[in-house]
Amino acid sequence: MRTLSNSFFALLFASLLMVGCGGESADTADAAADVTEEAATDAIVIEANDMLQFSVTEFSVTEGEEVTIVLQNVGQMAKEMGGHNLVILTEGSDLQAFGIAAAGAADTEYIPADLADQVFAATALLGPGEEYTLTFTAPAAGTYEFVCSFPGHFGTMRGVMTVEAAM
Ligand SMILES: [Cu+2]
Repeated sequence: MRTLSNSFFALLFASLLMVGCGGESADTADAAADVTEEAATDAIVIEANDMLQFSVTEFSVTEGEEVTIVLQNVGQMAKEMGGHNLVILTEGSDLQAFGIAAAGAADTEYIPADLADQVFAATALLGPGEEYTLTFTAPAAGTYEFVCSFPGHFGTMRGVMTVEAAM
């Protein structure tokens, strides 16, 4: 009887210890998750898919701020058939005209050389599963359109970056 109860308590103690350790490592995992979350909120993650959609079509940044955009191609379509990029145009650029001109610029990943002055920043053209991190300093306050310049994509793959004036 005595032996039985001793081992019972030993077991109980052991499980309490395990619970204790489990709790501690869960806390550590939480802390790690917080750090990852914080780092992730600094970057603007935009997915591009086979339905010709960007997961984010508007975002705001502050003039002079360091901006990180991570473009992820979550589609399956081969790059030559339906790759994606993200091109931020300078303020006042004609998105429609840019999209049309871009279709003829396969050699330069659909960034037309003669309209380079209308490109504020651009990612590379991405195939399925690829991602690209674009970093830049937010330009003067204003409204900047962005687009995927792969032929035929600019109709739906477009959005607006709003740059707010610094306080
Ligand atoms: Cu696209």
